[in-house]
Amino acid sequence: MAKLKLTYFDFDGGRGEPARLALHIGGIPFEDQRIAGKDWPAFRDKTPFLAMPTLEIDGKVVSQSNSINRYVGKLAGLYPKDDLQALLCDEIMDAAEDIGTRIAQTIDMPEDAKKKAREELATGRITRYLEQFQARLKASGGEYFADKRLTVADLKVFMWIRWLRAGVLDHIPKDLVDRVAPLLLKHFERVAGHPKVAEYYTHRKAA
Ligand SMILES: N[C@@H](CCC(=O)N[C@@H](CS)C(=O)NCC(=O)O)C(=O)O
Repeated sequence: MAKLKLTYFDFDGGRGEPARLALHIGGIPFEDQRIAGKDWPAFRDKTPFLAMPTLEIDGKVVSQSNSINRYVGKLAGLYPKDDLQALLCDEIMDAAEDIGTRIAQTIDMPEDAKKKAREELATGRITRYLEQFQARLKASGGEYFADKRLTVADLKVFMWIRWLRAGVLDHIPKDLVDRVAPLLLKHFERVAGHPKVAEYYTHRKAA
């Protein structure tokens, strides 16, 4: 099996976390390289496109979170083999990436601009994405986004929902998901309760 090194920031979330989770769920050995924020400026230039996550496969470094998610999803048995189900999985991951990027763009804004941008996002695009994710989930049977089983799309949305509900995003009500998309809340709890996901976070807390 190829030697894998996944590199991302040293927190349990964000763009690198679905791949960490997928590798753990699949029991795929990998080096989990975590970069502290203070070390990032010096490390940035070592990444191909000046960003993380990256995945090193037998010495070859690739980037782009969803490309990595697809690759590790295939290794871990968490990516559909059927082309249509794979498309549904990809659509969700790319949509989650789009909305996550819009929220991330507000992080370094001055307070007034941040408040305005986040309030607009909360009532506008975030609500819209929650409704659409919920509709997609329903159309796929209500439990998982594709293939009627856990895939990397579920892990990507799980991380986004966790971020929205954590209360760390000022001006975005932390009960927005619960109010707008109860099925997504159930989905969040389903993924959190997956034995391997629960085991992973128990282990991380103890680390
Ligand atoms: N399209 C890229 C975006 C990667 C990205 O922007 N990563 C952020 C962390 S989540 C980053 O490296 N930020 C540090 C910086 O831009 O200096 C992907 O999906 O992986």
